Amino acid sequence: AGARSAPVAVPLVGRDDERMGLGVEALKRAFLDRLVYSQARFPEVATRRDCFQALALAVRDRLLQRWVQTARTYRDKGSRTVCYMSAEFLIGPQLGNNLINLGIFDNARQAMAELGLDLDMLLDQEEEPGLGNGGLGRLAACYLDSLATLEIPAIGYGIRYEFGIFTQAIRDGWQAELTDKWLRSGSPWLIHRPNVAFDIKIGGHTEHQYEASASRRLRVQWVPAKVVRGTAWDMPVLGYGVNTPNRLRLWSAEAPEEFDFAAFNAGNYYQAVDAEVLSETLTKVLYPNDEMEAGQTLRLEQQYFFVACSLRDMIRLQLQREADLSRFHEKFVVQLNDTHPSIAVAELMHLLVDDYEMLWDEAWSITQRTFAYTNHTLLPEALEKWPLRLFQKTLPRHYEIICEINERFLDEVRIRFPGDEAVLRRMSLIDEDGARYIRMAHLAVVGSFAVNGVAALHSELVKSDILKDFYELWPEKFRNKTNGVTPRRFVLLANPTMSQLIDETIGKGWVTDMMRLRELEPYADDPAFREKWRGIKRGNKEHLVREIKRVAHADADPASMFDVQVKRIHEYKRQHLNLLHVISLYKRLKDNPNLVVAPRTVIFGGKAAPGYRMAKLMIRLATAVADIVGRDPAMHGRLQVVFFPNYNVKSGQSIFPAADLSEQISLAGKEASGTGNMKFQMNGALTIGTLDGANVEILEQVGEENFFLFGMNTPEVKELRRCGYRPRDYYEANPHLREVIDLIGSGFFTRGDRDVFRPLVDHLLNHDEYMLLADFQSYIDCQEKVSEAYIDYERWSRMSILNVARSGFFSSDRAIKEYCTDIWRVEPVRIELTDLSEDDL
Ligand code: GLS
Repeated sequence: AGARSAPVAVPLVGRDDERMGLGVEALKRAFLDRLVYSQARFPEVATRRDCFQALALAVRDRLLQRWVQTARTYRDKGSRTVCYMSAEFLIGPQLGNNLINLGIFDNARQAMAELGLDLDMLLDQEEEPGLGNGGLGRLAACYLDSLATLEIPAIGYGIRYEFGIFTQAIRDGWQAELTDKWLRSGSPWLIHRPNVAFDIKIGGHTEHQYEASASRRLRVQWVPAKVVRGTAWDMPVLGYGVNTPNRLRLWSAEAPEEFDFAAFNAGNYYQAVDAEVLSETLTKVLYPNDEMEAGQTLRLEQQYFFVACSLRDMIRLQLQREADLSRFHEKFVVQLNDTHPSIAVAELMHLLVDDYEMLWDEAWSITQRTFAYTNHTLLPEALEKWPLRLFQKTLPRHYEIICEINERFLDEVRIRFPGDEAVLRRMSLIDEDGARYIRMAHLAVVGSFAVNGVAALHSELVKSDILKDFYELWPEKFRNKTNGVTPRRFVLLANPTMSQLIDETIGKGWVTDMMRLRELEPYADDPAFREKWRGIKRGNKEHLVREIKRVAHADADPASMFDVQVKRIHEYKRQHLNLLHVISLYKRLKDNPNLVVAPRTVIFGGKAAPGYRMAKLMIRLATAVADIVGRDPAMHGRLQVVFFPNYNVKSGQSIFPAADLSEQISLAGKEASGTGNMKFQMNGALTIGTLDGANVEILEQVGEENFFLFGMNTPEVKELRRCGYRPRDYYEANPHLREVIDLIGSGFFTRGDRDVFRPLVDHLLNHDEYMLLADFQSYIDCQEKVSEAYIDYERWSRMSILNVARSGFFSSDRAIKEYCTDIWRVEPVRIELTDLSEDDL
């Protein structure tokens, strides 16, 4: 990566950088100290990795100094704390972001340069912590950034996977998965707390006994099959321009004792060592499925393990300050990021009732006032449910507790809907139809005081479709919290040149007050400003072109329109609809070489779940089309297709700023929100999209004239489905569509092999669950409008500027403020930093 100019905004104006250890001289000294005292290297022999490590540790020192003061302040004030529980935190590389949030990006660059080192090269050394699959995990990371920036006391609780999301390679056009060894050389950001440890039971059975005392209370003993010890690993998450680093606490599993000495002494060495191997497996690897339930025991164990550790940690903190747990819900509010941590509802009951001997009703009242649940999906197959037998075997005590919760809950339902057996069956926490399952979403709703969707449309569909009965029972629980993304990482860090122009134009305040971007609107009509705007986009595209060359070994023309779809590969997201357009354009260009269209580079990126065959086939189609189009000299300067391998947080930071067109083309009613759509908009890409997820709100913000809308809306989709959708009718009625599909089926893209894409073509013609064929013509027509608009580059620039000016609503700061007032009822706590003198450093 070539040197790009540094992000500008320095938050702590007027501060004495050197005195605070943040100046160029202080950073040089700290770097050299860390090189010697932590890496045991002298500069002449230090590797790039040593240098990265030394700089990261020097930065970490500055974080920890603030962290200690933050922890002390929270303790002294007894602050109400948000616990964000999530099986995924897709935090991405930390160094650049920490430099931004400390306001020392420029100083660090200069300090390194004075030592003969290039900051970009150092930033490049960092292994990306891929502790998540996609949008859901990245949302959790954006929310931690905003929580800290807004100075809200918060803890993120999750899992320290040893292997994060796999690294994607493309071999012969197919996705290949490589293990992600992000901890290979350790992470400078993780601090192990071996003394914060809990023993977590798994499996076994329960024993019920009445107490001998007069009360004759029923006592339940859980006798586990195994015990796994969880220890805490903490990562500081610093807010932007403030002194608040919050804590991301990730749990790692290990065997409670290195050996089971009893087994060892009995001569069974292998069994003894096995226990260790088995328990470490628990947090070994992230399940690489987004929006698809795997249903394996190990996954349930992971979920239970991290939730059990987290709740014990919170109880420990509460008991440090108060004698009992009766006010637990006043000290903590827990946000459940989807159903993955929803076993927490049963676990808190287990802890309060079994371990702390609280009466059921009091425990239930505390539980229901502690949890709030965010639903993130509209796909039925992504709603978690556990086979009852598997669940009972893994968590015998929780099974009993869930049955008890369910009985009491169904009593309530009976009173509300007398005589309605169907509603009881639909709402039960246990699905009794056929094979029996525990419905985790129902557990989450019943155990929470608030339930929210992640975009306006999605929240309406939650109420009208997926949780309809619950909405009728408890309308007051339901709300909307439209997602947001952090402008620190996705604008300031990713797009320094645009950020600088915005700073120069409207001042620096926008980074924490994104609605101020509206002040850019008048400049959309200023030709000089538009020209600068285009120059910046061009620079970002040239940067991406170099990346494409490096990772995809392809050439891309920065003068062409960069038409980008990056996200997980899934049928409902319809990357194959995009490909149908590419093939359509290819065909039209072949048939009519004089066709006037904007030259395009269509860029795809995204991982497919390893077991998801159709998604993998979609990748294969993208690489096959890229190959054929790339070899065709007639396409030169007119059309190009690139599959960008291993799309992740880091490459996203190069991709969003370079995009002209953002593809958000899911079938209406399927994408809960989307967050990539927001990242593109903030970086000046225009959206082509359906009325789905947060696209609806993007359209509302930017106005119809600045958005390319196509396709059916949700009611139309429902209606078509109700009438019996027959994709083949569309194929037969539309000759151009037929041509496109037939070309795929003909083996044209696969050297004559007609078998490769047969499953895909058959599926489209006979099922087409996501209705590509129904939306095809509308999409093609809309793409034509995109092309016309792009050719009129003054108009395009104007639209691009207005998109950025109207993106403020999608800052995660706005989203978090809404959560704080409407759900969490928490207040900011200011952290004062007592100056460190030079001697302290
Ligand atoms: C997801 C949804 O699919 C996205 O639409 C949404 O933006 C994201 C965050 O709310 O959550 N749900 C999911 O299981 N994976 C996602 O990315």
